[in-house]
Amino acid sequence: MDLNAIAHTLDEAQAQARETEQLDAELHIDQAYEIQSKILAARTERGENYIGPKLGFTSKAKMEQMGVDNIIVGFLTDSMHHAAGEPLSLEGLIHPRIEPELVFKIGQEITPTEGEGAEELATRLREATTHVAAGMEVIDSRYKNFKFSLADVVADNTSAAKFIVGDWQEFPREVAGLDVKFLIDGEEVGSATTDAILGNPLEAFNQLAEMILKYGFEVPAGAIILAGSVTAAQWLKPGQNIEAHIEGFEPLQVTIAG
Ligand code: OOG
Ligand code: MG
Repeated sequence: MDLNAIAHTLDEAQAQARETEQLDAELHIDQAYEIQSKILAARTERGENYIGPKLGFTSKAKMEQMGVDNIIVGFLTDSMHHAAGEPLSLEGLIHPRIEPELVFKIGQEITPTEGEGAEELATRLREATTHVAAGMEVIDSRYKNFKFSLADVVADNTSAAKFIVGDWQEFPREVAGLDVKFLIDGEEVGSATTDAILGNPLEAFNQLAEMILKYGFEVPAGAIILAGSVTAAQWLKPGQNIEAHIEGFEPLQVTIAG
């Protein structure tokens, strides 16, 4: 399997907003992470800056919606950031969906030390976290019909397309058990508590630590980490008004242009 060629195909599909075929069923998950890092290298080469990792499939709602059963990690770059309050254009996207997330901000660079275990690394990640915010992620699988295997979606940078971050609150603060309501045009399309994320969103640090040790994800100073969607994702259409309400946070709202 030519991992460089696959990375190139997926990178082009994203850049040109074109659907592409699912990958070889034989593709191993480790190879999928290799493809993903090649895509990051290509995007960095084009001038994008790495911002931090994003977790996916940390809630049952998401795993069930997409028919997968494992946590995944992707990368965020500065070009994926969409300023809160600005209308969001769907141009350059294939078949975008949107989902409500919790976002953590890490104050200092965290790299695993020699022989460090996941538990210790997770504690350091949590202790280095300075802020938390309500967020939304726009996902846009590059695969036809938004259908993929676990290895497919990992190779495709976990469908990452855009992310929006609401007002930062200082961390530590309570992040477990908060009510979440997801609305489109004023109608509730999803509701849960933040515990939908791994039973407690703080568990995201443990999962991330394990993935860092396994696949080498970087956490630079000021890194932004998406903990994963709380509810199932919703299709985006021009003209919609999307709201994510997380108890104790300013409601986060975005209007879709068109
Ligand atoms: C993959 C991305 C999953 C999340 O928050 O669970 C994800 C997808 O659903 O296409 O970002
Ligand atoms: Mg997500």
